Amino acid sequence: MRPAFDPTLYLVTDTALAGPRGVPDVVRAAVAGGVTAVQVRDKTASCRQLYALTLSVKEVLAGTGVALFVNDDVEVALMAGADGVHVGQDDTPAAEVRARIGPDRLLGLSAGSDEELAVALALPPGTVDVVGIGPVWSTPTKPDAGTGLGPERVAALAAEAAAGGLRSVAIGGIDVERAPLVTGVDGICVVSAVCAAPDPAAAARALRAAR
Ligand code: TZP
Ligand code: MG
Repeated sequence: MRPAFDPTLYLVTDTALAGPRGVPDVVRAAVAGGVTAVQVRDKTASCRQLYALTLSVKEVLAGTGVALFVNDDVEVALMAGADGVHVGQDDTPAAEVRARIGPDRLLGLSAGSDEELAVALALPPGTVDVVGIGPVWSTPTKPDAGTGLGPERVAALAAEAAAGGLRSVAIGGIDVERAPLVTGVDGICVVSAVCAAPDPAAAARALRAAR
């Protein structure tokens, strides 16, 4: 069976921003503060490092009911026994990822435009579980994500996704001040607002309270 997944507050990890505290400890605190889903993302890690990091985060999440995704790397996700994978539209095509992960894991797909959302909506039902819409605002965390769509555009894309049976999370530049401006989605996704926070538990609590 496909794991349960609550997209309300979705944390994407950043090893550099977590700093000496380490990603697993930041995740532990973030979950205590109310994070409901976690994606391990580290573009600089080798497969082996990403695998080790995923296993450490999986240990932290054991028994919490918080779903664990791995960014991009299907093999690492499978080897580590993660709940799911998240891919962008320049990565392995979603249909291929679904074939590789089988029916019992979650699949997230990025959608930053009408065209990209159309790709997600054209896939057979059950291929994709959640679309990541963004960036809502441009963000130093991912400079190449480009200009922000703005919250109105994001809400429109989220409505289209929902009409097609897809859940959505918004990503990019979301912090505690901006969180209330993001509407129409099933959840918000943050990197720096939690990973760079001096107190990740308090940051997660504040984000939950802001919505
Ligand atoms: N994809 C689109 S924007 C982004 C990703 C991974 C980074 C979001 O980071 P932050 O720090 O929450 O703005
Ligand atoms: Mg990717």
